[in-house]
Amino acid sequence: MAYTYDDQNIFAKILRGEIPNTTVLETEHSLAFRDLYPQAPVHVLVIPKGPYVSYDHFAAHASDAEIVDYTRAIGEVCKLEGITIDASDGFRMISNAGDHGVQEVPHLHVHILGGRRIGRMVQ
Ligand code: D5M
Repeated sequence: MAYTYDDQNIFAKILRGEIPNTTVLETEHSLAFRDLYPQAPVHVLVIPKGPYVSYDHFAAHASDAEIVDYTRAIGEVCKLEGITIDASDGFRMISNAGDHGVQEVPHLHVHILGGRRIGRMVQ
């Protein structure tokens, strides 16, 4: 599958302010907001503002500034939510990509899950 970005995806609409979100953090190149269907006490999605479908797309095409901003935004969300491993019991990061990754929304997002023991991945 080519890196074809669909600008009608729901996270593109969030970035354009067309639908609401519960923002946790906004930086120059990234936005973090609460997942609508939380799977844990902390469930935050972190997205780059640029039009990237998946992490591999982002890693290949984003600028260094975007990559640094996004990486630091993920760390900052963990800190804001009190789930860093120096302050608490840790978290899980997941980023689904494409059909085999069972990605529902085709705009790169990292799920940050914490606040309970998540359990092992079995499939
Ligand atoms: O996960 C996509 C995630 O996006 C899934 O956990 C639900 C969440 N979602 C869907 N719509 C919204 C809105 N409007 N706000 C917040 N969260 C939302 P995936 O990794 O693509 O399967």
